[in-house]
Amino acid sequence: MALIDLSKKEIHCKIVYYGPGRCGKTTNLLTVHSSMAEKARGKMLTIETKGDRTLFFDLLPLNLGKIRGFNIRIQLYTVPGQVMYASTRKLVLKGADGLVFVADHLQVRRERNVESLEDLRTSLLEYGLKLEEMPKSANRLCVMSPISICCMRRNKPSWML
Ligand SMILES: Nc1nc2c(ncn2[C@@H]2O[C@H](COP(=O)(O)OP(=O)(O)O)[C@@H](O)[C@H]2O)c(=O)[nH]1
Ligand SMILES: [Mg+2]
Repeated sequence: MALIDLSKKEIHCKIVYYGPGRCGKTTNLLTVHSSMAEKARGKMLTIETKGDRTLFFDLLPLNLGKIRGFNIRIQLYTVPGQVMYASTRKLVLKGADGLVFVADHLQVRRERNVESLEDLRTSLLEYGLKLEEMPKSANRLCVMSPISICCMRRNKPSWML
């Protein structure tokens, strides 16, 4: 659930980018980072990376300015997509206010998208949340409302799709 710090007059929200390995989650954060004004974006952290593989997670803090005197601070996270990092994914997911499921548009990656979506379903269930009921889900750990789907690699030639 969004954290409200009354003493500092800040509201903190967490958005998690979920999806299979190499589908474009880090690319999403890098794109957001480069398109934000310098004063609105924090330093992008990529923790534990091997080549272009995220082994732990990425974090991009954003400051979206004030609403009714409260500073709106958003933290964008990515999860490591590889199957073996299920426990890290579950940890990163904790307390998320919103989710972006990043899918790979390539036909050959369809199975991996489905596998990752099923993995998301399982991780959510462990927090007592149902994927299908996300827009109205609420429990003690978090109140997740929006889930968006982002489709990457749509710029690939049609013979690859
Ligand atoms: N052509 C193309 N390449 C992409 C796109 N999104 C990501 N990539 C490339 O795919 C590779 C994996 O992307 P990355 O963001 O590291 O995936 P992650 O494992 O989900 O974080 C990188 O080499 C990216 O440059 C896209 O929409 N189109
Ligand atoms: Mg990554």
